[in-house]
Formats: sequence, C-alpha cells, structure tokens
Amino acid sequence: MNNVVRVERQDEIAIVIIDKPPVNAIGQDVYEELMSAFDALQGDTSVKGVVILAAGRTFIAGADIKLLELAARGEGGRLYLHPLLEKIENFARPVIAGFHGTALGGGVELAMSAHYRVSTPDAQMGQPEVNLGIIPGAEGTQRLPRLVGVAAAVDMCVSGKPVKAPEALKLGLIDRIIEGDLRTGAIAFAREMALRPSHVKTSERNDKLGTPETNSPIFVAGREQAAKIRRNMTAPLAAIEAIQAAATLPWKQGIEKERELADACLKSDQALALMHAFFAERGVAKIPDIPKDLPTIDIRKAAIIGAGTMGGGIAMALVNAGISVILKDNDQASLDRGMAAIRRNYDVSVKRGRFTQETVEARMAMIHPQLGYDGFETANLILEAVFESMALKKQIFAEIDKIAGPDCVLASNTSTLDIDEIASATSRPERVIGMHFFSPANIMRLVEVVRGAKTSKEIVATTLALTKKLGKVGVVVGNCWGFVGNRMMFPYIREAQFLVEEGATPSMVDKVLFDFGMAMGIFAVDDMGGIDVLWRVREERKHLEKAGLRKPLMTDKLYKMGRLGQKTGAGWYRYDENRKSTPDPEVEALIVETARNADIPQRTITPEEIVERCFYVMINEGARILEEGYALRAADIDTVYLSGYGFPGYRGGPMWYADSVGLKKILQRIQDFQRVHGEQWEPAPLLRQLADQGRTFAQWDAEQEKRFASQ
Ligand code: 3H9
Repeated sequence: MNNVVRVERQDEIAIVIIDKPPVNAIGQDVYEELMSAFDALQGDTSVKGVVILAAGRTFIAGADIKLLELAARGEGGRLYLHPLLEKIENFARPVIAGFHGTALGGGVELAMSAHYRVSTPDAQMGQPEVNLGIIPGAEGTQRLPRLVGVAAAVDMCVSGKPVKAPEALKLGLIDRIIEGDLRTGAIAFAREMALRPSHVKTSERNDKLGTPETNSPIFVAGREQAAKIRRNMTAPLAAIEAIQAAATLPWKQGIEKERELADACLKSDQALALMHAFFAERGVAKIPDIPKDLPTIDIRKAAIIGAGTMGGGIAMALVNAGISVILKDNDQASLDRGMAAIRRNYDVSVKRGRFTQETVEARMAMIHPQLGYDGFETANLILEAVFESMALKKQIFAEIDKIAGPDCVLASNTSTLDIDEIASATSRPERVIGMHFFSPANIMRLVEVVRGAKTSKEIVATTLALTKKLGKVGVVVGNCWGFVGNRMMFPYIREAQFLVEEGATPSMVDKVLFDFGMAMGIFAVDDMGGIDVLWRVREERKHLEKAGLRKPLMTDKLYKMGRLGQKTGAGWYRYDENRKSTPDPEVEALIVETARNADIPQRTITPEEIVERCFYVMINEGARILEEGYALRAADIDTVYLSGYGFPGYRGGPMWYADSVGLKKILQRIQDFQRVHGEQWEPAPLLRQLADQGRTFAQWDAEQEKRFASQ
C-alpha cells in the first residue's frame, strides 16, 4: 500500500508525488515507495517522461533528521539513498524534479540524480547539512560541483545557505523557472525533453569540475571561510574534502570517499549536539497546557515606548515582518536619535546588499515617531522598552492600561525584572507578558517570552506566533530574576571576574572562552553591552545581596572611572576608532592592585579551570532553574543559550554540554570548588540527584515530556 508516494498520469507523462507532511522528509517509507514507483515505471513503455513533485508546502526538505539522529547515536537509522539515485539517473526516459518551497539536503541530492530540474520562481534550494554537523552524504558533494562548479558547491556546502531560484538557474542547478502552475509547467517541460534523443547523467558531467590549478585557491578560500563562519567544526572541512574528491577522482571513488567522510561526521559528537539543537529549537514552541490550534491575535500594528537601542531594534524587527510601528519617546531629541540610529542600521544593510534602498524607504515609512499616545488605542501590541527601572515601568504600564484597546497585548522588554509586579500596575494582568529581546534586536534570534502568574494562554500563544512571524525563536520562561538567560549569565560573569582577581587577565579568560567556541569572550560582551548596564542591574539588587559573600570588585571601579566599554572607548579593553580591542595594561594593573588590597592571593590559572568555573557554575544555575520550573526542559535552556548568547551549536547548549562531560564529573568539580570558594558553589539538588543516579539532563527531559503527555 502506498502511503507517502503516489503516481499519477497525464497522458504519456508520469507524475511521482511525495506526500509526507509537514516537509516531505525522506525516511525509509519514502525511500522504499520511490524505489517501487520507479521499478514499476521502468517497465511501462507508455511512459515517456517522469516528473517528481512534492505535495504540501515544500519539496523534500531533506532526509529525516530523526533517522539520522538514531544513526548518530549508533542506534540504526542509517539511510543509504544510493540505489534509488542510481535507479533515477539510469531511468531510460527523462526524469524531471520540480521544486517549490525549500528543497534541501537529501531532497536536492535526489533531484540532482534526475536529468533536469525546474522550479517555481520563489523556491529555494540548498545543502544545509553542515548545520547538523554532517555533509551531503547522498552523492551531493559529487553531483553539486558537477552542476554548479566547484566554487559555488564549496560555498553552498560550507555556508549551508540556500540559493533562490534565479540564482540557481544562473548556477546551473536548475534548468528552468516555471511561471504559473508548477505541475503544468513541469509536465510541459518533460514533454519537451522527451523529444530529445538522450539525456546527460549528472554523474557523467565533468565540464565544471575545473583543474587542480583553478581549484586550489577555491579550496584554500573555502577552508578560510569555514574557519571564520564554522569555527572548530569538522563537517565543513569534510565537505570540502569530499568536493575535492569529486574534482580529482573518478565518480565511483569519489562516492566512496564521500561515504567515508559522511559516516565519520555522522558518528561525531558535533553531529549529535547539532541535531539535538535542531529539535530543541523546534520543541520550545510546544507548551504542554497550550493547544497548538489555540486562536491567536493577529498583530498588525504595534506601539513601542522607548526609542533607545532596544526600542529601535525591535521596531526594525517588527516592520521587517510587515507590522507597522508607532515609536514613542518622551522628548524630541531622544526620538530623533532613535530614528537616526534606525536609519544608520538600514543604511548598513543597503551597503551589504541585504535590502534595496526602496525596501528601506518603505520600512522607514512604516515607523511613526511621536511624543504622545495618539494611535495607541488601535495597536494590537504595546511594547515597553525603557531602561531597567521597576518604578518607571510600573508608571508606564498604568498609563497604557488606560489607553490600550481590549484585545491588545501589553509587553515589557525587561531583561530581569518581575513581570507580575509590572502587571500589577494594570487592571488586566492576564494580557501582560515579557518579551525579552536581545541586542541588536533586529538581528538576534532569541526572545525570552516571560509568562507571568496571570498571563493568559491566548497571550502566550499570540506572543509565540509573533516571534515566529519575526523569524525569531521564542522560548517561554518563568518569571524569576533574570529569567533563564541572564540568571545563568550572572554567575558566569561573576566567576570570570573572580578568575581575573585571582591571577588571570580579561584577554586570557576571553581567549579560552572563544576557543571553547563562544561567539565572544565574556569581558568583550560586557564591554559591548556597556559596563553601566551590569552596574545598574547590580545596584537594583544590592539590597538582596547576602552579607559576607564574595562579590566581584571591578565593575564598580570601571564604572566610576567612566570606563563603560566600547561606547567610551575603554572598559575591560581599550578600543580604537574602529572599535578594535586591545588588552589594556592599565586595567590589568588595576586588577592586580585591587586583588592585593582585598588580600586575594595570586596564582596561575589554567585554561581548564577557566572552562570549568565559567561553565559549570552556569550549568549549576541551569539545573536550579529547571527544578524550580522556570524552564520547561533542559533543551529550552540550550535553545536560549544557542540563539541568544553565542554558545557554540556543536556543543549543543550548556545542558547538553554538561551531559557530554558527564554529570558525575561536573558535580565532583562543583563540590571541589565549593570547598575552596564557599556557598556560591552549592550544588543544585537536581544536578546532585541526576549525577548520583547516573542520569542526564536529556533523560530528565524525556521523562518530563512523558509527564506533560499524561497531564
Ligand atoms: C540530509 O538531508 C542528509 C542527506 O544529505 C543525506 C541522507 C542520506 N527531518 O522548521 P519547522 C520537522 S540532512 C525530520 O518548524 P518551517 C520539524 O522538526 C537534512 N523532520 O518549519 C518540525 O516538526 P514538529 C537536511 C523535519 O516552515 C516540522 O518539520 N535538511 C525535517 O519553519 C516543521 O519544521 C535540513 O536540514 C527533516 N529534514 O521550516 C532541513 N525538517 O512540527 C531542516 C523539518 O514536530 N528543516 N522537520 O516540530 C528546515 O530547515 C525547516 O524545517 C524548513 C521548514 C525550512 C524545511
């Protein structure tokens, strides 16, 4: 019985349709049914051509990643498409693949074994395997360079970025763009091709493979690109090696090389971590008590209070998604500054070719700067983005409560403050929610969606739908101080500061963190965000600090010296006019002097200690957040860190990383640090429990999902 592949006929053309929602991923079922479909068609001489299409929203989006994940874990699941690809390529009559939506990974590989490819004008196609720590392992590294040339193949496999149909046509990945109905156009194309006496197999095309001389600089540049955009990752380098094999070896040997490299990547920890990250990101939208089909409010018009860096960035994110924005501030000068910053950011995008000038003008026209509340009454979303002061935020929420329409979502962009207390300033706490964007808000993908005690399900679902519309990842978190991201960030930055007080330097710590894979070292991050920001957050909480506990000493000092980071040209580092940083001997001397005055003994700090103290303290806090219920799953915490804090994807996020190190070892080191550094290293009960039982956070998540399902 055919469940996922069906064959239809239009006169002498057969149409093979893959129909496996949501994205037609190739699993064993699709593979087997395609095999039998092509077997049957081979014997049917009335068929003069075959068109492969997919039903629903997209052409095949790749091999089924769930299967690949099993294979990566060594639990079966390995999918070899080679016999199917051979069958298609050797088919006696022309086979044409028709793309729509996003044709990705194994989907493109399957299509490349066909004799021709056509596409809708707006489809995209690519080899994103590198995002999963693997390479195109179904002959993609061998066929892609044969169709598009070595340089484009290297770029597509290293960047993982899809190309749009017009570009694909130029490159030779597709043969025609079909305007109008894809099926009709693809059938007409098949009829045309059926008249040709023969059809070139991609595997036999060698005209675009270049020579060792022309290819050598391409591979060098590819490796440089990989080192830059895929730092520390093995898959992009393996993909280049496989493409190199395509360019130098006969077809069969090239395939063998690809298989060897693909298998090695699939068995790597990096692949496992990245596949975890893939499913973790998709899992965050699943909130146990909120049905998927719960009706949401369509956000078409938003009003933002505060035209500073955050407000401006959020305004850009909203208009980029087609939502018009009122941008309010208290005085004309702030408003002008905010609008000028937005204009500058858009100008950079135009220079980089991301947007055309017309697009930018249209987006600027969608932002309405103003001083008053005019028009707020018809907004579907009012979002406050002023600085972190509870008193100010409550005053603003009390004001907007009087103006907002009954269906409006009232959101705060607070990064640390109590959303319930903010909501208490309104008569409708059920409509209040936190939307914690990350700077620059038009670029960074993470939004922490802070669910207050009274926030309604409709408002949570609406906010999640909105983050998706903005192209962002919304992670629902509970209302604790700092939520998930910053609550874990503070112990991390605290330990980093303690380490420099004990003998490391900021650049030494940052280098270790960067080499670990973080997008930036923590001191560089602090300088970028502004040392005043951290200082202000600490001031707000000073009354809660426990007497006698060790506190970092340098933030206050740098703040008082006016060394606020990049914006003042000096913070932990010194900055030139291009914002390039250099270590500053003045700061290093000040740290030594501060430590001496505080009687902190100086010693040699190893890179290992830097990694352990910075990340284990973060993991310990993550375990606390989890057991207190402020994150639903360890995977949600991972997604926060992967999409908002520059944690390397190939380590899967802090909690996945903890599992990979082993919770027993982590607990033991935390206990060691507790003996030396005291109660700030008290192990989280959940961490202790899992370590004692030999379990992992991933297992805890699996049990958690079962609990959700039974509720
Ligand atoms: C590959 O092909 C290896 C080959 O080289 C070698 C093979 C031998 N598999 O993202 P969404 C699920 S590697 C399984 O929310 P969107 C996803 O989990 C693969 N499941 O939708 C989610 O499930 P749920 C190379 C998949 O519209 C649902 O589909 N391909 C797969 O925002 C909807 O996903 C890729 O890396 C899959 N391949 O974006 C492409 N893809 O509803 C990965 C999706 O239960 N996929 N799902 O949470 C994507 O980039 C996006 O999903 C796509 C749609 C752009 C397609």
